[in-house]
Amino acid sequence: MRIDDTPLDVPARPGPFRFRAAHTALVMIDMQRDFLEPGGFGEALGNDVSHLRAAVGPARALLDWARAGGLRIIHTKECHRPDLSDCPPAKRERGLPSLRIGDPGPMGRILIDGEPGSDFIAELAPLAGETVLTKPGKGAFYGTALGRMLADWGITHLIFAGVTTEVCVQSTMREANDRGYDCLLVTDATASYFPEFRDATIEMIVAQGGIVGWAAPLVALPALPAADIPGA
Ligand code: C5J
Repeated sequence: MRIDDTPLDVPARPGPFRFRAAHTALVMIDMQRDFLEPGGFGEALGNDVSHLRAAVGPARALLDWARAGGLRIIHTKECHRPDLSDCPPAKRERGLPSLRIGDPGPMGRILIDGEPGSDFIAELAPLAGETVLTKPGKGAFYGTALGRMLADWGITHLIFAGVTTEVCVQSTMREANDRGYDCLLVTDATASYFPEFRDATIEMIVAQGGIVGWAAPLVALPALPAADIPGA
């Protein structure tokens, strides 16, 4: 597939975000049933999962935009091995959830890879050829091959969406920023159980001249030249 290499600008905060589609990946963070649907990990922690629904439509539109332009797409999944060998006891024992990681729940074992709850919501299911990255932590670089993958693909810029803004999205953006990637957060394609935390996170990211990265709504993204897909 040939992907356009001309520089494109997004009117963003704190200033224009310049990227080339050929060197940019979309990272869709943790759009899993365990976080977005009743009966999963998010609800077991006492959260009102309905707060996350607002991000689903924009996240789907963002995926469609990235697919049409031929961007690399990575869907992350926070989940653990069935034997919990990659789940630190401190994570499992934290708080007073109604169900802990690994416990049986209405969508299978909570936050366990391969269980229905750990899967993506239907609207945001990955397509063939897109990368699914399972991760044991909040940041997507910790304990995964993400850094190696991005280096192999020649990626320099990352566009972020998903849930939750102040936990896994922000953790991954900070990890990426420290590794030298230019990062853009699509503000309406991310959500938190605490809407004020989403808003505060966006401010933290763009403050001090973009200390963590850039932020812009979906509507600010430029039309991408269609990727040249052989045989399409
Ligand atoms: C949380 C996440 N909130 N994906 N995970 O525990 O943000």
